[in-house]
Amino acid sequence: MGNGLSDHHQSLFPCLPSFQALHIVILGLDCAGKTTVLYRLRFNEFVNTVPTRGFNTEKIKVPLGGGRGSRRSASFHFWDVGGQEKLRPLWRSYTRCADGLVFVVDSVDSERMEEAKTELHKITRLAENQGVPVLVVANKQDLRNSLSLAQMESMLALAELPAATPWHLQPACAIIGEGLHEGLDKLHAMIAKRRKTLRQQKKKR
Ligand code: G3D
Ligand code: MG
Repeated sequence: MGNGLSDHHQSLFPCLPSFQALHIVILGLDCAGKTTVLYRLRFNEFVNTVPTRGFNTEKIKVPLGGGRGSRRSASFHFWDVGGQEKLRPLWRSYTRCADGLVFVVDSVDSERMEEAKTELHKITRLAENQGVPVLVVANKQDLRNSLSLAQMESMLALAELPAATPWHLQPACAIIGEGLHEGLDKLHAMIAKRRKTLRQQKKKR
């Protein structure tokens, strides 16, 4: 699901080589599973987490188009930022130069879905994040009472995200890693599409 489109990097460093790692910020409420996502990608296994007080960061080469065994890959520089309420004002300093955002949502936590929606809309409305692609990860889909994708799309009001914000909603289970590579593949495609559009716009000027 998605509406499918930094280049802050591109505008600051027009000669940025294509192998440069993409700057990706992982956001979401506390306990959504952000750190589990990061370490699942990094170590290819489940790592027990503790609440993140500052941030965790990892550079990871991710296979594209078909997951493991695929010949195409991209380097992602992930920033996993603490999601507790008192830490959320810091998100902005991490997203300033982001090529893409990963917004992790706990699919079981229907009580805090409104809060997740508010934070997602707040961060995507910031002037500096206009047009930055967002991968919304509907995490913990392994749990029996997880909400469906359609329910999450509606509760998070994804259709009301800024028109310029490309997004994709990806079901996932970070514990076993299901859906993560597929989601990052979509995020990579949205970033590539946006870069191409920005390049074409620049040429026309
Ligand atoms: P955060 O970094 O967003 O705050 P964490 O969240 O990665 O620390 O994860 C919070 C809790 O959710 C952890 O459990 C973690 O194991 C669990 N979790 C993460 N992803 C999944 C998932 O896909 N399915 C299920 N069932 N649980 C998940 P604890 O027990 O350590 O609090
Ligand atoms: Mg964490």
